[in-house]
Amino acid sequence: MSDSGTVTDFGNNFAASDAAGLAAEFVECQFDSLVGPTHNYAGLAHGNVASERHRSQASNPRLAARQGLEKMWQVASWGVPQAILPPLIRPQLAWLRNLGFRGSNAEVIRSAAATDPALLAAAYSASSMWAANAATVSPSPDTADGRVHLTPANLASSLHRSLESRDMAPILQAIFADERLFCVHPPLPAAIALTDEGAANHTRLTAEFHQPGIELFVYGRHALDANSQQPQRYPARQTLQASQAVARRHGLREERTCFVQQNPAAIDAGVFHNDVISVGHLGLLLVHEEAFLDQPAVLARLRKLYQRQYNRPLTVAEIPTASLSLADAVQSYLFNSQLLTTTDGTIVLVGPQECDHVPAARRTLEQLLAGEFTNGKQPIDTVKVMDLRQSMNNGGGPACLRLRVLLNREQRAAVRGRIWLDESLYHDLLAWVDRHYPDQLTPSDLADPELADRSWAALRELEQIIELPLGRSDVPW
Ligand code: SUG
Repeated sequence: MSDSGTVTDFGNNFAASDAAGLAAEFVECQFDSLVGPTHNYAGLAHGNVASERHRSQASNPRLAARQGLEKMWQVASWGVPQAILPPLIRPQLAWLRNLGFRGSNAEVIRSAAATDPALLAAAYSASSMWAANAATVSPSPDTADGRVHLTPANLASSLHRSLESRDMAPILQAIFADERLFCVHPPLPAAIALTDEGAANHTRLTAEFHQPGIELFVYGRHALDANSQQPQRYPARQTLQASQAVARRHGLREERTCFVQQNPAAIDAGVFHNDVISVGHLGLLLVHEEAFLDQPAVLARLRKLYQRQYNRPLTVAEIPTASLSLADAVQSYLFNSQLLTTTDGTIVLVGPQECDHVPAARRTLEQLLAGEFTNGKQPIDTVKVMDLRQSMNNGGGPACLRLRVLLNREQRAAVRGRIWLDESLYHDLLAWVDRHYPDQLTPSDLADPELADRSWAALRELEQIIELPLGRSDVPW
């Protein structure tokens, strides 16, 4: 720290004199998962009220994938680097076989459907579409060895999501393969005390992207303290022990790392991830009044830390319950917005169109734009709402669909695969979706082995399109 209290040492990697160049080098890239061809509403996510509400309804995988691509294309059009992550191979038959189902592919599917449809639905789930749960990412300015660190989330709190990390880890390893620049850790052990939901419970605050950031980890429960506060109705998915382990692995500096407990009452109101109730971007924290336990103390601590690090105040837009109830926050998913800085410096809030349908959310956005929660200072420049209804019906808004990865020029160039969304990839992916994706799916359709064949054929073709050989050994083709 210098005398003025600002950080002048940029970690091991860079000299402070390079700061101006570095500022231009680092860009927050958005990695969105493509929605998979088996996207359906099986009501698998306990504590996620949208998923429970839409159980057994018909989904439209083609529309879901198109809505996701539309959002990515919009973001890319603002000059924000946008990449895609491929869907996981579903159904995951190896998992069903591991659970004792035997015979040909078709026999395994039919017998799982007859014995326990929920297991079949788990094997088919397209839930990897919510890339904010794919991993926790610490960018190179924050880490001890100056590499980008990624820990794929074990997602061990729910059965269907616990299948993801085994398949997501090799994808991340293939994309971030250059070990000089990246370090992809294995997922944390899948233990009850170490359940981890990735970046959905993690935010980075900083004055400028290239500066070492304050990494804020939000956990739902202290797994090793029976006296700690817990939600009563719904599960707390992220443990303090998981968050701490991720921070240790990533080599984060203690003085710039915060662990904060989610408000158990918010979890019980349907806030199953912290990104349903707060979002941070650079020096702005948009947060509901009831997001954290002991919120006044948490915000005071964050403000102090931020001021000390960057010698300027953190902008906190704290939305009071009187403006937006917890129920309206969950219904509108206002906080599940993406905050993005475009190439011309405009700060855009990309929200779900549900923000327009919930009157209190619409009003809140107008007040936010007018600076009413931030002493007249306008924290964002513009709002763009998008139709993501197919994902929203399963509890996933704009922010759930993306993983933020702060990368400099060299790191961006080292990303493997044809995964940066440019016009040609966008059109190739749209055509691929239209060729392969069903336009209607109900959970009972999952029992048809033809759907499995169709899904595998689509995903096999995708590997060619994105030029990312994944060396998947146990795929059923
Ligand atoms: O884990 N829904 C997901 C939604 C995840 C949203 N992500 C973030 N908030 N970052 C979940 O609850 C529903 C699947 C189903 O019911 O078929 C589901 O898994």
